[in-house]
Amino acid sequence: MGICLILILPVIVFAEESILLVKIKGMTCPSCAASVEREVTKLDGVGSVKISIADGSARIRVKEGVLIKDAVIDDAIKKAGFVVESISARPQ
Ligand SMILES: [Cu+2]
Repeated sequence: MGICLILILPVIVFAEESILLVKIKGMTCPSCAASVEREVTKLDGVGSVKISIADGSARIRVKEGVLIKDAVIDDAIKKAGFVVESISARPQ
């Protein structure tokens, strides 16, 4: 019974967050990825960020009940020195 609860709980919490998939132009190395990660992590409502240099993308986990505007993400990526190609919302 106790084990069951521990296993189920994280799944429920996850389902209420959302993921933004951001395509980014120009990232070529881990230091590019690190700059993007640093800027995006600073934003309010961001749970975590996963950067892929290979697809030129950032998967941003947005905390439950928070809406982050595209313009805010755009700004953060610009601060890191890159350009956003597209932003799309992904269901879990
Ligand atoms: Cu680089």
